[in-house]
Amino acid sequence: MKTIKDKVAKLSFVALLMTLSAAMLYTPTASAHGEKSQAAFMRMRTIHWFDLNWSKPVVEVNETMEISGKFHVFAGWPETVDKPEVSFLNIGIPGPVFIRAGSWIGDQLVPRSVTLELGETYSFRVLLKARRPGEWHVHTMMNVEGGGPIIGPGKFVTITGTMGSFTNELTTLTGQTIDLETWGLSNIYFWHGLWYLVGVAWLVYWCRRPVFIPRHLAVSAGKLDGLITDGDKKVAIIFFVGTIGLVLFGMGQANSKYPVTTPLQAGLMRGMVPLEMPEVSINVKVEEASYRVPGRAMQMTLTITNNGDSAVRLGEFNTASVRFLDPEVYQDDSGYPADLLADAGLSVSDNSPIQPGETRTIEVTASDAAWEVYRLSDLIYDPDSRFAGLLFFFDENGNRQMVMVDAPLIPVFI
Ligand SMILES: [Cu+2]
Repeated sequence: MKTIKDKVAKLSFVALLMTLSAAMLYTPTASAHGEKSQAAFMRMRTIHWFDLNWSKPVVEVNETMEISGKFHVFAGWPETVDKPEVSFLNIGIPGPVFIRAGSWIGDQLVPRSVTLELGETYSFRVLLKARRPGEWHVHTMMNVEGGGPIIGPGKFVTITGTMGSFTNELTTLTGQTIDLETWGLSNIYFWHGLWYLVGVAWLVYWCRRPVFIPRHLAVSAGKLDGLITDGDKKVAIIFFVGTIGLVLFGMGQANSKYPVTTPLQAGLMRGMVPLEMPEVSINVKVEEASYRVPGRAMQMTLTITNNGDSAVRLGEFNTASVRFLDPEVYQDDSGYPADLLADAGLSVSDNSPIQPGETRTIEVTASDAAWEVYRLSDLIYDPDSRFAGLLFFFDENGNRQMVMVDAPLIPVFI
């Protein structure tokens, strides 16, 4: 005879199931990446991305585009982040809207994790094939074990066409041509469905009868007899044997259908060849650096010595992918994302050419709303409030030298 208790128990169980399935099925679309919320010191003192190029602003489904450029692995890597000994060159996109057709560091194909050396600069490129139409923010990214995803600058790329026409064909080592987009899909649906049904059958068998509360009461009262009947035991044995049988049958089928299999390849690649950078003949000493909160401006006092044989001027300061340029020295027409480009954000107290052999102390101001918009100014609230970035100097022939700076940053609130 059914009692109120049974009904309550059943209803609670159904409610629990519904809650769980809702939690699993409800996945709202993310519209941003959270790149601005990554700690400023992570973006400033780990990987510095520069000379970036997104080959196309618009691509059609099945077409490819390439992101290429360079990254410098900062020598003053923060203590709190694991060193980039196991790093994976990646792309920050909202889900599989592109597939990665290949990625290279230098000339080396890097489908696996690599070891990067602190203080070195590497060139890279990533080839992407468009999959899902839409307008997507495409970032460079380095996944570092113990450090997380270190995000680079993002630029919007539009994919046109329809996703239904996307194909991802490749020829296996046994000479078979397959489309990875749909390969084995019906088999996946079949096995998921089958195990789902087995699971539901098992649940239904036990939930037909009073479940949690009445059984709990019975156990508390010491009335264990009859909770599990001989029939229950037989059904359990059938489920057990059936499950094992299904697994063995499935395994046998798979082995005979696919006699040759290789495991997914994983491993660490060492010995990445860094980029040969032009020799640096400029010495930069940071005398002091401060961040003026009301003016959204960072000010540095730099003592620069030119040990080279041609006069140089400071043209760019790049930190956390935000580029501050002095337009009199250097202008950027590479199509760099506008929100990250302060094309007149760098002012220098005396930016006349620094002659060979000359030492000069200059005041450099990097000001732009990006300090706040990209939440780089949060740095001043860190216990180790340091900044780091790349300075680019240019001579009259357009030759460029890159110098790292790294110094404590003192906030000014008035
Ligand atoms: Cu983004």
